[in-house]
Amino acid sequence: MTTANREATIRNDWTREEVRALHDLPLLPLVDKARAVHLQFHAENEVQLCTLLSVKTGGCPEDCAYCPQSSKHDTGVDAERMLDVDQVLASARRAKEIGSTRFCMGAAWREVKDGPAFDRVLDMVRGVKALEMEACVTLGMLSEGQAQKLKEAGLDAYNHNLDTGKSHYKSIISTRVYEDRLTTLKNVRKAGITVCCGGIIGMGESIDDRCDLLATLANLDPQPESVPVNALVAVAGTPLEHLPKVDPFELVRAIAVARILMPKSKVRLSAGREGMTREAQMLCLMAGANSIFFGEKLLTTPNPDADDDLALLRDAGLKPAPFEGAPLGGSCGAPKAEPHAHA
Ligand code: SAM
Ligand code: DTB
Ligand code: SF4
Repeated sequence: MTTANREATIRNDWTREEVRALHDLPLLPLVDKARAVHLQFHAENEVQLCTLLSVKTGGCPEDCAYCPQSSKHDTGVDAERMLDVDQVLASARRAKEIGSTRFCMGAAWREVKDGPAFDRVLDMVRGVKALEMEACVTLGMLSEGQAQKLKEAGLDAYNHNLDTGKSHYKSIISTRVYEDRLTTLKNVRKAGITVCCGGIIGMGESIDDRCDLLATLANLDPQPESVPVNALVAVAGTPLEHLPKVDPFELVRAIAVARILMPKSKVRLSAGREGMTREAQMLCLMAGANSIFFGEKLLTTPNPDADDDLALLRDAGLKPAPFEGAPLGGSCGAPKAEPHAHA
């Protein structure tokens, strides 16, 4: 296949019906298709390790039904002071030492407000870049000017999830609308920061809602460089606390479809690995996921032990992906523009 043909495989006009037809394939042919796309565009045995840190926890005014950090839910996650830059950089250094190449900092904000707290985030970004790691933040809604400031600080990626399909969105969040999310994503793009945008499965959505989400993500032009696929972590005290655990096969299907629709993107097997079997996680990696969150904690909830994850990768003959960015000062974070060399 020529490079031109491979480019042609990136489509931004997916319909829900087309996505649904892929989603409903028998599982193994679906995984085969996804694996074939994966091998064209990505190293077959590499998994990027990313570490998360909540730099400002709890007390968020939004009412996202899944989120332990919303002030509207009584989850035992209290509002805390923002971390100091030094504390954050100590965590980033530890993350790098254990093999992470990307450090993602989260704040429980509805939106970014200009001022000392945002200035501190800019310092955190500069500090993480000085460690030669990819820097990602997730801070809620953002203006074009604020995105520009993050870009100037060296930010590689901004995480802002669409979370679910448009029509299911209002059952999950009432304090903002889908369009608000899309506007922030546009502001991030305009500033030249790569987009990390995905969602959550297992929030009571229908399969069509899930397919709507996947189609919306794939139809963003350009497609997000990074697509986190989270399985709901049902936290006590949230309105979704009693929802059943996501069936791993459903997670595999969502990941496989994401891989087929968004061939060049990093697909991240994100929240929800705690308690999942090694075999289920391996199926997710086989279906096209090529990144995991690494380290004992996500933002506020537990993640598998780092040692267990390293053992999983080792036993499967997989290895942590090397840092892809240019040395200090260069831009990094975006997946390689060209398909992988062995394609
Ligand atoms: N406040 C910012 C925002 O909403 O964009 C950033 C932080 S927020 C915690 C980042 C993402 O984490 C959410 O968009 C959601 O997709 C994911 N998330 C939060 N709670 C989760 C849960 N219980 N299970 C799975 N994913 C979750
Ligand atoms: C994403 O999609 N998942 C991560 C990251 N982006 C910021 C967050 C998962 C949070 C899970 C719940 C918690 O630990 O608070
Ligand atoms: Fe949680 Fe972010 Fe929603 Fe706030 S905006 S409740 S931190 S997901």
